[in-house]
Amino acid sequence: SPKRTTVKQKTSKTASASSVPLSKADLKASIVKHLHCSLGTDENKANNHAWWKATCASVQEHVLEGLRKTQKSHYLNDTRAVHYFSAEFLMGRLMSNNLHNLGLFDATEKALNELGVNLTDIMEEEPDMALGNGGLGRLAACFIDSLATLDLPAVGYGLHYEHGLFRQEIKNGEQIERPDSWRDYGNPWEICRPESIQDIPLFGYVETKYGENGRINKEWHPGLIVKGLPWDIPVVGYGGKTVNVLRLWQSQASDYFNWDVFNAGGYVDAQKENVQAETISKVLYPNDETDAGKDLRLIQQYFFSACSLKDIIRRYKRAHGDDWSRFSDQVVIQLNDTHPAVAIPELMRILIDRAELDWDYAWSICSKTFAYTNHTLLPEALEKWPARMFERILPRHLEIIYEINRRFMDEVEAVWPGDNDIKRKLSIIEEGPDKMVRMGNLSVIGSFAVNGVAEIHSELVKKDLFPEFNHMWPNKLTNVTNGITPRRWLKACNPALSKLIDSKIGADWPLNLDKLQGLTEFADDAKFKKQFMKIKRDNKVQLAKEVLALTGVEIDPDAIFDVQIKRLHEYKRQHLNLLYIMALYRRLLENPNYDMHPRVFLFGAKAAPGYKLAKDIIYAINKVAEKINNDARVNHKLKVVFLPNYRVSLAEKMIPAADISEQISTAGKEASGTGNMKLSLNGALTVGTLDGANIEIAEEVGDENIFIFGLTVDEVEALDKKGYNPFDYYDNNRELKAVLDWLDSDYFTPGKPGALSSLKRSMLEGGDQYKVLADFVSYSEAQSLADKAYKDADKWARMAILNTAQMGKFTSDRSIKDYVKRIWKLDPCKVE
Ligand code: NBY
Repeated sequence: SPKRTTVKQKTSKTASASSVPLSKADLKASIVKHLHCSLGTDENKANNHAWWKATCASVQEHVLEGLRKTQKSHYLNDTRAVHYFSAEFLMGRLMSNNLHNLGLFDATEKALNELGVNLTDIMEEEPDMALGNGGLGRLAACFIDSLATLDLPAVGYGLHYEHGLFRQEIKNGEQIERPDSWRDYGNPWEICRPESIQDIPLFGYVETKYGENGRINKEWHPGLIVKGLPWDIPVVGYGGKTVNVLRLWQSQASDYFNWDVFNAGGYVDAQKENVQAETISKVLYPNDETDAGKDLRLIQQYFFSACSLKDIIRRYKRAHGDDWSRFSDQVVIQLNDTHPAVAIPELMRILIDRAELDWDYAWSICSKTFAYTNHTLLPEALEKWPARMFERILPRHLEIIYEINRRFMDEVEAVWPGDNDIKRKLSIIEEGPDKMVRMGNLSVIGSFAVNGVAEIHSELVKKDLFPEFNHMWPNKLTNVTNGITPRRWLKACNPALSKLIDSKIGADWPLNLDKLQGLTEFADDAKFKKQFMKIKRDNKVQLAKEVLALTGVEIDPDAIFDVQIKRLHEYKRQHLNLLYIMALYRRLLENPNYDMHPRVFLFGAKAAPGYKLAKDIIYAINKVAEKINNDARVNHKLKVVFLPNYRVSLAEKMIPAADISEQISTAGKEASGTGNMKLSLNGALTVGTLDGANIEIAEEVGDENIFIFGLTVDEVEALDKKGYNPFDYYDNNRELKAVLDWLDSDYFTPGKPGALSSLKRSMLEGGDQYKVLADFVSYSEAQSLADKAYKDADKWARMAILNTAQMGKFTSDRSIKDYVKRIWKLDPCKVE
C-alpha cells in the first residue's frame, strides 16, 4: 500500500538502490535475522560458513531490490541492450565485490565485528565461481561489472557449469586435477528461473517441404530435445544503482521422448537419457588455447547460444510482436571469441524457418546484430569443427552455413575474379579429406564488427590473420584494448593502498581511473613514498603468511617478490623465467658473494590436463624450487614458490604483494594480457616483452618505469624468415648451455636423471618455437637492471607509484566506453 511505501522510505537513510535500511544496527539485525530464519541456527552455534551465508542473504536483499528496479526501468524505456555471449565468466567471489559496489563494506564489517565475527575470515568461506579458464573468462567478468557501473543495459549469457575449472593439487611436484565443486553447499547469489526454461533441439534430420508460391521450407526433426534452465546472478554496478543480470543456462532432460519408455515400465532406462542431457552443462573444458574438437563442446556452445537467443527473442517479441524490423536496433550480441559463433546460423534458422522471412531480409538483420572479439592469433587455437560432426549434431545449421558460404563466395568472386586460392582461404569450409567448418571465418562474415584486444594484436589481426577480409570490409576490423575493473583489482583487493589514494586524490578514482594521475605529484614526496612502500611491505607480510600456510615455505618480506601468474603455456614462457632462476642459482653457487637483492620467485599457473609439456614445466618449477629452497648456501638470497590452485581469489592476494610482474611472452603471441594491468595498477614493475598490452603499458608509464627486453614482433618475424636455430644460442652462451644441460642431470630430481629433459628438448631439438633461447640474454639483462633499481629504494618507490598513477587507461570502463562508441552504440539508462 502507499502508506507502507512512505514508511519504508523514511527509514532509508542513504541514496542507495535499495529502500531496505542501511545503518550498522539494521545490518546487524538483518544478518541475525537470516542466521535465525534462513539458516536455522543462532549466534552461539553459527560457524564461519553460516555467518557467511547469513551475510550473503542480507546483502542479497539489497541486490535484489536494485535488480527489480533496473529491470523495470529497462522494460519501461524499451532500451537497446548488449548481450555478451561467453562460454566463460570467471567471476571469483562475490561478497566483497557486492559489498563494495553497494557501498556497504565498512558498515557490514563493523556490524559483524559487534557480533564477534571477522568479515575477512567469513569471506574465505566463499568458493570461487571458477566458470572460466583464464583471461578470456575474467575479461567477461570485468566487462559486466563495468556495464552495470556505467548504467548500460546489458545481459551476460553463458553456461551454468556444475564443475568449473579443475582444482589443482601438487603431489610430488606434479599437477593433479580434482573436480571443482563450487555449488556443493549452494550458491547464495543465484536465482533459479524455471519460468524462463527453453527447449533446445539437437541431432535428427532435415525435411524439405515444397510450399505454395514456390517457397521451399525446411523442417528440422530433432532427435533429442533438452531443457535449458536459467540461473540469474545479479551484477551490481559500482554505486549500486544498476543491477544487471548474468544468465547462465543449466541443461536438463526434457520428458518429451521418455514417456513411452516410462509408461512401459522403463523408469530406470528413462534416467539414462536424463544423464545424457544433463551432461551438457556438467563441466567446463579446461583448455585455454587449443580446442578439444569434442562433440560435447559443440553441443555446449549451441546449447547456451540457442537458449540465449530464444530468451532475447521472447523479450523482443513482448515489446514488438512479429515486427522484426527493429530487432537489430534493440539487440546487439557480442561474441566472446568464436565459442558462441553458432548463434549466427541459429538466428538465421529462426528467421527463415520459423519467422519465414526471406534470406536477404534475414541476413540483413543477422549481420547487423553480431559483433565478434578475437582473442588469439595462434593458428592451432582457431576453432574448427568437422563438417560431419556438425551435420550429425546440427544438420539444419550446416545447411545454412553452406548457403551463407555460397553467397559469400560470390562476393569474393566479385572482388578477386577467378582467384581460387583466395576463395579457398576465405571459405567457411576448409576442403580436404575431412571437411571442416572454420568458426573464425563464419564469425567475421556474420558480424558487423570484429575487434582485437590490444593495439598490436588488432594490427596483426588485420595484417596476418584476416588481411583479405580487411580488404573487403575496411571498416569492419577494429581495436578495443582490454581493461580490468579497478573496483575488484585495487579497491577491494588492496584496501590499504586504496585508502591512502583516497586521502590524496579523493575517493572517486574507482569511477574515473584517470584521476590516479593525481598521484604523480607525490612520486617525489618522501612521506608518501614511505606510506606507499609500507603498504606494499604489509601486503608482502600477509602473502608470506599465506605462502607458509599453503606450502610450508618461509619467505622474507624484504626480498623482491617476483610474480608470474597466468595459465601455463609455452608462449607465455614460464620456462624462460625458470632458466633465469637456474642461472641465478649457478651464479650464487659459483660466487657466494654474487651481488643480488634477495628475491622470491612466485608462480601460479594451471596447465591444461592434456598439455604434456606444460605439466612438465610445472614439475620442473617445483623440483628446482625444492632444491633451491633447501639449499642453505643460497636460500637466504633465492627462493622459489609455486602456489597451487591459482584462481581469482588467490590472485587478489598475490597482486597487491608483487614487486615485479613477469610479462614475458614471445612478441606477437599474447593477444593482450590483463594480469599485466592488474599488477602494474598495484605498483608492481613490469619485466616484459613488447607484446600485447605491455606495449601500451610502456607508453603510459614511460620507458624509464618498466623493464622491456627481447625480440620485437618484427624481429621475431625476421628471425623466422632467416631460419631460427636455437643451437646458435646454446653453443655460444656458456651459462645458457650449463643451465640447459643441468636439466638433463639428476641434480633436481635425485635418482631420476632425465626427468626434466623434455624441457631442454623442446628448446633445442624441438626447435624452440617460442624463442626462449633467443631472448635469454636480453631477459637476464633486464632482470639485472630490475635488481639494481630495487636496491635504490627511493628510486623504486618512485617507479612503483608512477606505475599506479599511469594505469587510468586500463580500467574496463574505458574498454566498455570504446565498445559503446565504436560498436554497440548504446545509451545508458539511469535507474531511479
Ligand atoms: O584472452 C586470452 C588471451 O590469451 C589474453 O592475451 C587476453 O588478454 C585475454 C582477454 O582478451 N585468451 C584466453 O584466455 N583464452 C581462453 O581462455 C580460451 C578458453 C577456451 C578456449 C580457447 C581459449 N577453447 O577453445 O576452448
